Amino acid sequence: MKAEPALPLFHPDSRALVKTHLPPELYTALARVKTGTGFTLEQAIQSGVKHPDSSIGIYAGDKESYTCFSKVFDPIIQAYHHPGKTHKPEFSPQKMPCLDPEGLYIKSARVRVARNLDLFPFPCQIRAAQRVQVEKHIVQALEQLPPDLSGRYLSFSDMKPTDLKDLVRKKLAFPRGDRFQEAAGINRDFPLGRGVFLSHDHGFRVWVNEEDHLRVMALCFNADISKVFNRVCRGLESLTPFLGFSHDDQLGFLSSCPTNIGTAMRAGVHICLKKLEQRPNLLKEIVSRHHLQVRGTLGEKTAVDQSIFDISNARRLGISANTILQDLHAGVTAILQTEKNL
Ligand code: CIR
Repeated sequence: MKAEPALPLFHPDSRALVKTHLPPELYTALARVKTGTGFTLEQAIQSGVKHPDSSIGIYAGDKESYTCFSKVFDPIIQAYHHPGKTHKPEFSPQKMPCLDPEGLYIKSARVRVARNLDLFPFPCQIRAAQRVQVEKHIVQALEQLPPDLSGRYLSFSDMKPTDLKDLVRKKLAFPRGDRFQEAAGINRDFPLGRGVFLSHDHGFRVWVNEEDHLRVMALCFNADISKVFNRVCRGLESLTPFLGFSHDDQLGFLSSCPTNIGTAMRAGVHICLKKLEQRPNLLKEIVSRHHLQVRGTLGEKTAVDQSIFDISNARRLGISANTILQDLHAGVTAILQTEKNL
């Protein structure tokens, strides 16, 4: 008989949600369970075990991870999303007044959603040949985009490393994932099977095989958040019939990281707040009142540079994409009013 898998040793200082919600008895009960693609709990928690500064510390290797290991994922989802309700699917084009018509504060606006194909393992668990197949399916579907979203696909597999480095420097491509993704196995075989789709105007983009099979996004260098939202909405409408996205009625769209499930959407702006930078508690208060979050200039776990804050939705599950956009609009309106009054 095979020996019991060793209990995971979380660092004593770790405050990762996985450490709180995975007591030794539960680990022992689930240690031998495998999903249909062969993914185990031991694999799922590698990032949390290796990195004591993880905030969550767990990734799903496939859609079944959410059911096979629901005793771990569900309380983490509950703690992170406080859902109480199930996924709300409304996602339709919106028209909203411009937040900063003179362009004095808002430098850019961005909406991104994560999606995974239902029939393939997610990036932690997928093998090289399947990843290339996923890429092929996505590239075919991208050929059907409407004219204003159409563009070209740049495969990293075919690219010279120096060209890829150059695109990453220009922020047109994504680099190898961070240490959390590395520990989770997401960077395996990088850059094979990865690539970016760029619309002709570069305002609509799809990352292929990064943390999720697809990251569909739109961005602009002004405050037009409804325009970027509507482009993502139309892009997804065009891709959905060709790609079966992994989805659950309760949890919404399933992503590698449980923080992204539900709408799997992040809608945000880069905003220059010289006055509010001096009043961090006031900024925090407005942001949390509108269900938003503040990140550093370059995203998660980065510092604020030249007073530019990344402000985006904190909620992704239990509210619709449309509500996320309304929260962002109302929250940024309140932030701008306060900044102007200070
Ligand atoms: C962590 O557990 O800290 C990393 N896997 C990153 C989690 C990403 N998302 C988040 O905190 N919103």
